[in-house]
Amino acid sequence: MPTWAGCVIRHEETVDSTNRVARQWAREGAPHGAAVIARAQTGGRGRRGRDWVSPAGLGLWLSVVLRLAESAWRTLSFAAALAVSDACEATCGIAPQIKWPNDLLLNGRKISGILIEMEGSAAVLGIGVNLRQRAEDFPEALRARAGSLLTQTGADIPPEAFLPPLLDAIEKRVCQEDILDAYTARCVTLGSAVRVIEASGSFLGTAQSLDASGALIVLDTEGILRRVQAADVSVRGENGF
Ligand code: BT5
Repeated sequence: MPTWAGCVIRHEETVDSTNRVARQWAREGAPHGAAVIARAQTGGRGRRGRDWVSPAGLGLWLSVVLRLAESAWRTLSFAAALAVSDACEATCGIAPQIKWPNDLLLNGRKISGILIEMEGSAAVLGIGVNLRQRAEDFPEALRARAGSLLTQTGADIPPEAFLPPLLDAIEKRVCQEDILDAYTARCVTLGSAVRVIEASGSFLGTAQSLDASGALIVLDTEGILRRVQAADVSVRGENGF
């Protein structure tokens, strides 16, 4: 049983974004571990203004307020990705691969996304996990790249059954000392040919390793090692990613 993750949980029917609600709650003094869950989101957020499709009852749409030492922020997205992977393994026996920094893939399809936002001195960890969608439940544009635990493993896990193992795993992973090693073992990006898309342009290379700050070290096609921090990285050959 977790001691702080999910210490107080707000269950909502429909909100625009659980991250927005959790950030407001953080401003009003929500404790470390306070969580917001919605059955549906009408304006689920991805990174950089992208959308996250969050239909009612078909996935877990969760945000957790974290009040951590600043030193823990750096690896938080890795801890979160591992936590989701652990919870999938606990509920349906298969651990998804992680695409740097924190997309979760099963058979090359994205089944989960993570969005971390800062609110003053708190971090809000937003996690979306596709659980019960069938292929036809995804919008046409996502159908070839998105999946759920149901479509990829056949396991039909309701959100309320996925939540306890996820909260357990969040608590364990957020405090884990050797998190970069654990992450490296499950990260499909490392060793793969990648395409890196940065604000300034894109390039091809091979992902070599992570540095101590969690940045991706990529050997580009001209033989130059480049440090990639804020970018979209596609693993070539992985179903369009
Ligand atoms: C993410 O962004 O993957 C972060 C998603 C975080 C969602 C959670 S749900 C609870 C909390 N509250 C929020 O408002 N957000 C968080 P990004 O890497 O930018 O990926 C977004 C892209 O994934 C979109 O542009 C689509 O291409 C694709 N996408 C959207 N919805 C999807 C879904 N349900 N399953 C798979 N892919 C999806």
